[in-house]
Amino acid sequence: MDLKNKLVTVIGLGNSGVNAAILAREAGASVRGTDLHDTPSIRDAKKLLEGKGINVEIGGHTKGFIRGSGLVVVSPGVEAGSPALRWAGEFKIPVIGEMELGFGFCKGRIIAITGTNGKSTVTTLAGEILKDGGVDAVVCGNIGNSLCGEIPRIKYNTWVLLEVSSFQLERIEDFKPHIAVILNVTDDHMDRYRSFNEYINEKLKIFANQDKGDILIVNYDDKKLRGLAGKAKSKVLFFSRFEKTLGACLEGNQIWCGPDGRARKICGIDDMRLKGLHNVENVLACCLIGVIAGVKEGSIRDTVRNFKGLSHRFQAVGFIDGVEYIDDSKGTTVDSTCRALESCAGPVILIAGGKDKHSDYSVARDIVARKVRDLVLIGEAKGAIKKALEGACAVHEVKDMFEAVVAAHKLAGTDCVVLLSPMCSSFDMFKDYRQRGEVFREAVERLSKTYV
Ligand code: UMA
Ligand code: ADP
Repeated sequence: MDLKNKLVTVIGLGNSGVNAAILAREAGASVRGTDLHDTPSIRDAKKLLEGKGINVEIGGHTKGFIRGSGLVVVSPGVEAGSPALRWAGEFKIPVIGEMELGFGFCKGRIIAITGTNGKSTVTTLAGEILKDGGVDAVVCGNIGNSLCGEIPRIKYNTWVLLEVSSFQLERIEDFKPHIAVILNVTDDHMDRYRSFNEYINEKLKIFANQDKGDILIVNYDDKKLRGLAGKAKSKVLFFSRFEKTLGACLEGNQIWCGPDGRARKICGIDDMRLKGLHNVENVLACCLIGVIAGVKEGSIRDTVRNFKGLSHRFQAVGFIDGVEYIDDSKGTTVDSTCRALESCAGPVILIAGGKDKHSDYSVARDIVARKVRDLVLIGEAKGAIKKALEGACAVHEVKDMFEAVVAAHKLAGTDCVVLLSPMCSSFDMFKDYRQRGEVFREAVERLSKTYV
């Protein structure tokens, strides 16, 4: 991508925007950055960028700042309705996303991983498998560190494990990963998309530019995805918990991979520290990625054995009176909560609620009726969840996380599991899902001290 002497304007100055602005500046562009808000972290970003000769406006976008740009680069969190994007359209300025900009400068081979759930787990574990196997690998993307920021570390022989969101795929043009992985697609972000179809179509763009030298890996057990094989120009491989497919599958308790038709035994489900059937799917995908990247079977097995999983994803954080407390704060979709419930032995006291993404909570009705004894609700989505699940179990509404944990403890007796798996994002009450998980863990700790 040639940006020399071009005027590039970056919209949104979070992690993506800041790194995009710096990359464009270092590529010889004249760069401007604009952000709607004026917070301490955005003021820090302004200072950093101005130190690099980048002109910055914060606390609002202005038309004059967009006018005259040769290219606009947009952060994934900025929605199509943003005035800044409307003006770019009026002035007929080409608009690309941060990931597309990074792709234009990326020398390495990209393994792009998307899906409604499991992206961070798979991106991280696959990254560990490659690194432990002696392969030069960089992990980045929606997981927290944007592709643009990692460009200086990426060489020709680097494999880039790139977590990709639907937001990032909205504004791609040439983005073409060598390997694209789609883990699953279920309802999410219905506050940003008009329909499930619109959301799924964004996800499917991940392989739109692939050709026959590339590979598409798809979850065979997700019926919506299985039929994709016919649409891809790339070689299609599957992973499946139930069927013998070309790719990765289970035979009894053993994971086998054979992307080239030669089956290799990798490891057993018993080797996994990760719990839950959804994690078997994740590990199947990771083993397949490892084999394609040339990592030896024994090395993959060792990495799977050592991988403890990421915080706030179905992680036990305490025991009180024999009751286990599980933090699944990253369970921000209805499907992830259903998977967490499937993975719980015994009756569950479920703590849910948060910022409403307009999801269809009634999808969880069957499993809630089977597994949940009491549902404790917090946050903005309380009413919507109650309406969808009333009658499936007892429902209690509380004010905050501490009250939720106290209520769950009272309801749990000695035979339950207490699970925080909100089905919602956290932004109504917390900075992010991490803070929500920490507040849950602290509440469990506080309570456990009163009971020793
Ligand atoms: N802003 C504007 N104008 C607007 C709207 C927003 O200037 O009209 C500004 C905001 O004031 C803010 C900035 O844009 O300063 C935020 O942009 P951003 O949300 O894209 O923030 P980043 O820090 O760049 O984070 C993004 C991803 N965020 C989103 O997609 C919402 C991060 O994913 C990602 O880790 C990061 O890039 C790394 O590249 C987070 C996420 O929630 C974790 N992702 C969603 C998810 O996983 O469900 C998709
Ligand atoms: P993402 O990055 O896509 O949000 P994470 O790995 O962070 O995915 O996990 C988010 C939530 O989804 C957690 O609650 C986790 O337990 C659950 N989860 C992980 N993998 C899967 C999967 N393959 N299918 C459904 N849910 C999953």
